Amino acid sequence: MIKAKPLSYALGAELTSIDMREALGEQDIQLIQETWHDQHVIVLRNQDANPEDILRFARSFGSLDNHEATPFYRMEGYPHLMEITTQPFNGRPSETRNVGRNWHSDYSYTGRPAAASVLYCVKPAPIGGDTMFCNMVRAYETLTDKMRRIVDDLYSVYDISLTKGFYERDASEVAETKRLNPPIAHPSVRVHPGSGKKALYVSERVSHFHGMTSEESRPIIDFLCSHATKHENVYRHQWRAGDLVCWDNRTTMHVALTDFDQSEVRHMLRATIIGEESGFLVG
Ligand SMILES: O=C(O)CCC(=O)C(=O)O
Ligand SMILES: [Fe+2]
Repeated sequence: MIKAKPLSYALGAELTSIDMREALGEQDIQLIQETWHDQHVIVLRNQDANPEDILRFARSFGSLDNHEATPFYRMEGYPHLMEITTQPFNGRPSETRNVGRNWHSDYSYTGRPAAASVLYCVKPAPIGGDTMFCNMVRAYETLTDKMRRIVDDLYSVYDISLTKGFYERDASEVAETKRLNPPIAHPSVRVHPGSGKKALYVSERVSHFHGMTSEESRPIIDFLCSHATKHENVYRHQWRAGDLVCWDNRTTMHVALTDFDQSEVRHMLRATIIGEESGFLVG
């Protein structure tokens, strides 16, 4: 019997009695989904999963992205898995050593932002290298009525080049990634298709609001990001080998912290569940 234990005040639940090496039953999938809708981040500990197990688990919750928007970071032989590592891979220095270094929601710079992400820890950093998550439903609900009415009408323009450390990557890959992902506007407030909850959809990768200048937008973006990431709205995950963390990208943001020795191994595998089509290109 699967049990859920809350992990912080604002979001996150640990689920026990799941073995990723086995296929999930219908009832289990439903229970996990309910916890997911309620808590936005779910954590499984002490797993002994291989790439096939991660893919099978993730596919129980939707279709997987083959990561065409960032095609250079796919695991050899597994296009539905992204390898996030400090170590060389596919015979080259890692281009994913600095993934996720500012608050964001995955694939928000695409026309099909990720519904959810499933991240498996093969090897954690020896010390540090935690990931933090914040609750964007709560961020929306704790705004004043007036501010909610303002953000209800906004469209966030997402720009992949605002990904922290983006220009430290290989120059030709940077150019190709920008070509594949031109700036795109999404509603700044989205309704979750499963739970019906409204969530704020802004991040540190938003350049401005559509129809507004960057000078006008910047103070509002900064306010919303700092409001959303207040301590009481955050769960901080300290990784152990065999952890699986699944987050809903429609109701959370996350950031991968840099407080570890990046010459040491930190190795993760990520599957990404495709979300609904959304947004319009702003040119
Ligand atoms: O490495 C991490 O902890 C998370 C990186 C990230 O942003 C992601 O996998 O989407
Ligand atoms: Fe991410």
